[in-house]
Amino acid sequence: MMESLIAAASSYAGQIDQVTHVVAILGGFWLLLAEAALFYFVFKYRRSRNPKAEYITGETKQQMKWIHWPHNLVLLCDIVILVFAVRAWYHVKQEMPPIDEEVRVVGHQWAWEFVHSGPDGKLGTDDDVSVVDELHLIVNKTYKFKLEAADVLHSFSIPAFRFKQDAVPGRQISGWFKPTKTGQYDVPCSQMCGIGHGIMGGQVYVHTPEEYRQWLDSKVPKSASLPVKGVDRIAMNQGGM
Ligand SMILES: [Cu+2]
Repeated sequence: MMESLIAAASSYAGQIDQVTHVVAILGGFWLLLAEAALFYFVFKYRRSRNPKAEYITGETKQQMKWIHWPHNLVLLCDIVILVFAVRAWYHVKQEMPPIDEEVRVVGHQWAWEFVHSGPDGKLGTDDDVSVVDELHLIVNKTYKFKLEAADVLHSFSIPAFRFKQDAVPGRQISGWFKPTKTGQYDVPCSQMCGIGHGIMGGQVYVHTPEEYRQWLDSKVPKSASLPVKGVDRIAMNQGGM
């Protein structure tokens, strides 16, 4: 259902969509039932046939069961939603699977800065590749991100990954994602961060290992790109070399 509206391009997108579907189905069922009952009673007890309204206090046992039973059933639905939601939350936010690559993300007023590890495959070294509003990833690699905010609160969001994380000044927040489909996807800022918030939009490019190597070669001078340990390692993991 969700995938027809927006691409699902990460390993946990399906699980997040499942939670959305459960909420939509359970919430939708009670919404339709309540609206159907409302219109039925509006029609049945219309003024022309029932000119004088009856005052019901809802205190008898017979009347109170009309409150208690739907209430209990709604609570049961809440518990079902909670089970799906906690399982997804734990997987996405609490677990850290084995990591292939790291990327540093910094929110600025009003742009995203993405620092890629460069040919040596390590962040924080001289060959890091820093790009504004472009995040370049390799498909089926697990990335750990280190998220910061340079000025005010921002929110790093990749809807196609079903991913969102606030960026907080003074903190470095880590998490992970694993892109599973090549392509180009939006990276909007999802936290009001000033007058330029609406134009603070980056793009994530999910590449094959070969495409990523070409992009990296275009960013790193030839002399610096030899030996390209980081990319070789990635390509070998991928079975590409
Ligand atoms: Cu913003």
